[in-house]
Amino acid sequence: MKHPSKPFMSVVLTALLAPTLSAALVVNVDFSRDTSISGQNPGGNPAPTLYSGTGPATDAGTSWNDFQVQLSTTGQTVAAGQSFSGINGGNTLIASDGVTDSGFNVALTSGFFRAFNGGTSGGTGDLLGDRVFSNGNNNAIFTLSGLNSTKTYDLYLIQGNYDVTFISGANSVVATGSSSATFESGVNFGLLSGLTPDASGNLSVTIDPTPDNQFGVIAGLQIVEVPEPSAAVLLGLASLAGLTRRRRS
Ligand SMILES: [Ca+2]
Ligand SMILES: [Ca+2]
Repeated sequence: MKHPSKPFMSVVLTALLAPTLSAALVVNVDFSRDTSISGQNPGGNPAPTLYSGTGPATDAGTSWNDFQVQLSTTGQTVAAGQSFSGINGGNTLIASDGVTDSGFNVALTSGFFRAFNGGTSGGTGDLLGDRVFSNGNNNAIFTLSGLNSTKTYDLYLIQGNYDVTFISGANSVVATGSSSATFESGVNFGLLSGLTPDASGNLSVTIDPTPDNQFGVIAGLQIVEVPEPSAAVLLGLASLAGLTRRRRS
């Protein structure tokens, strides 16, 4: 009885698995403040700079969606429900490859107060330095829509130097805050893994200002649609079994 050689099987398995494991869809969002609207006071808020680089998620894509949060001309506050698509002509979020339209949208559902632009420090400062936030120890909630209800998602919740808790359903993570220029899990970003959207493809995240009890801050977001290796792997193993049988005959 002749078995396929180990190198041969290894090559086959690699060929079968590689396309599946590298197929994660990643969507990046850089939050900042729109200073172009008449009536807003841009004092201390320079024009935002869109980040262009990799985030904490494992991904080669460097394209980020530019969510310039609009403030009301009176009071300069964030209107509940403001969404990326709503202020960008109905366009949904583009994937990190800069080409693929994800069909996703992100809405500032409730609790957000204002947005702020830091100076242009370059590098990750272009992502961390501009942000949207709640105040007065209030929770803020944002909602993702257009997700696939049969898939799971990992969310990289990037904030900066505030101490907040991110919550989605039964999952929560604390990001203790840092002005570090490098990404540190549990410090300047928090990761919520394996989240499942509802049947309509919606997924909400609460930003709780605890433990700082001040501002509920988010500066950026990475949405990773987790590939489903199980079905493809089973198919691959079935193919391999067939191949093995053919070689034996
Ligand atoms: Ca930015
Ligand atoms: Ca930002």
